[in-house]
Amino acid sequence: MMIDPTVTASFDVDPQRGFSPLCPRELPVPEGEQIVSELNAQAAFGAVRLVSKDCHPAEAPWVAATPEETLQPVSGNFPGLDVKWPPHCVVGTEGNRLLPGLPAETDYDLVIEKGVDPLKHPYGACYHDLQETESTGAIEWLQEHNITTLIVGGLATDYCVKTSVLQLLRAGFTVIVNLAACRGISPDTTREAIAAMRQQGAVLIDSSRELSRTK
Ligand code: VGL
Repeated sequence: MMIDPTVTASFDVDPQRGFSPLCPRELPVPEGEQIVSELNAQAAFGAVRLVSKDCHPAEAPWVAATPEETLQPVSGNFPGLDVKWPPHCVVGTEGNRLLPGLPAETDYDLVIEKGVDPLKHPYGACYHDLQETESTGAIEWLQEHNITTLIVGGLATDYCVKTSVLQLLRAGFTVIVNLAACRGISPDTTREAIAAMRQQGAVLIDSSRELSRTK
């Protein structure tokens, strides 16, 4: 696939230690730490590089008290929350840090922090809320930079990558999902996520080797 780097951004979605076996007590996505070389490779095809991060508080109504509570619905009147998850990517902890081998955060062109509010647990990187009314600024920033095409990788394929990709497609971007730069939490939901992204118009590639630059 031909890429014009002047209108392309690469987007690293939640490539954090808390979603990898480096932090086994958080939300370890199998092989999550193995996406780094492909994220770095895809970045060569973009003029700018973005990263999103889950920046969670230690305590929130969505935090599962036991592993068995994971994926149980949050009880009570919390429109910003859906299901429970183990604590992960807590600000100031190892799990919040980017995977080893990625650039320093200061070397990205944009860092998007989400999930800060204990009453909100968004998945997509483009909105702070599940209802998608509160922009994180990612879409507007990309538009200001005249970006038309995104190359996306990150964690996890079946949650934050999927939701971010669907948001970017709805905003009108061409979205390339680099599967070698993604890993999912479970095989079934990952298969469904890939099908949904393709159905909504994403271009799925197996690795950055399928890309070449127009200039
Ligand atoms: C994610 C589940 C819960 C993700 C975040 O980054 O994909 N998944 N929180």
